[in-house]
Amino acid sequence: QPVLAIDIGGTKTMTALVSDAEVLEEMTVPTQRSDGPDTWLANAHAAAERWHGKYDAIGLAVTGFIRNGLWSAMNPETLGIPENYPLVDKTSALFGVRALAMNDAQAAAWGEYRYGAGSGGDLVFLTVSTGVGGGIVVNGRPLGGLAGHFGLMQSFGDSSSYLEDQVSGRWMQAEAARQGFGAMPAPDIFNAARNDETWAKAIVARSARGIAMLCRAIQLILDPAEIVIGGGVGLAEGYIELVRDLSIQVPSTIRSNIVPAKLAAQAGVIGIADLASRLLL
Ligand code: ADP
Ligand code: BMX
Repeated sequence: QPVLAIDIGGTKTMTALVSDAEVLEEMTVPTQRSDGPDTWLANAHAAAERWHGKYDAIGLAVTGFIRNGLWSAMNPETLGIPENYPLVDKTSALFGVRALAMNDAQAAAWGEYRYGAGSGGDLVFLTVSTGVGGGIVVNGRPLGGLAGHFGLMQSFGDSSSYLEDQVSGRWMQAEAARQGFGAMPAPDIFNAARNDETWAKAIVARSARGIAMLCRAIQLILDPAEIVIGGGVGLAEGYIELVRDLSIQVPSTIRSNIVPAKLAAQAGVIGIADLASRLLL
């Protein structure tokens, strides 16, 4: 039985019909950042119109913090979600079926563990995207709550900001602007770096260094079998190689096994669809 999966990120929203870990059909639109959750849900509802009657459960994988079906921003710069928005109740009422919600990276960690780059051992997933998110699967269980919100750690060497504020796609764009290169989204910065522009290479390298340091800390805390990296920035050409190169400087005993997300941008919808079908159907 297919499940409707909705992945709301700081940049894009994917609505997908998922069956047996396979995306049958999907639609991705920009997240209208200034609109708010009622409109984001209404847009997903419109996108899912043609699948009406084909699903009996909904899984939501969303940027931000979920507790008891209530949704809040941790870093409102990633997405300005109001405090304790009743996401599960609003979704059930709008779509007329039961719903389950989880953080986007936590859901993606489960997707990768079950159907992606996981080897069966403990797994940590990192998304380098609008913000930096993370999810943890230990002993075959996906952790919820605050677990894995690595982007919200205090940044190394700068007590006043979050780790994601020196790593994420949002940071890369802001840093390029701060240095006087204009409003350049992350893909353009990567292109400039590939064209050997020093300033762009430095921005990409700083981001990758932050992730390499985070991988070292994660390895020492959880010793996962692999750290799976996804997200628009994380999966950009050359990024994971750079993180690996920087990790070479880590003593070999504590080096992480860093691999790209096999499900790519679909990790979140596949993970949350699997959880929703297990828990709701
Ligand atoms: P979301 O944060 O909504 O989950 P993404 O995972 O696509 O969405 O992450 C968005 C960030 O990734 C933005 O900063 C965007 O500029 C950047 N990005 C998306 N695609 C690429 C790409 N091909 N190369 C580099 N950066 C990218
Ligand atoms: C973080 C935080 C995390 C999220 C991560 C990646 C918010 C709104 N989000 O700032 O919960 O997992 O960003 O989110 O506080 P993404 O939209 O970049 O995928």
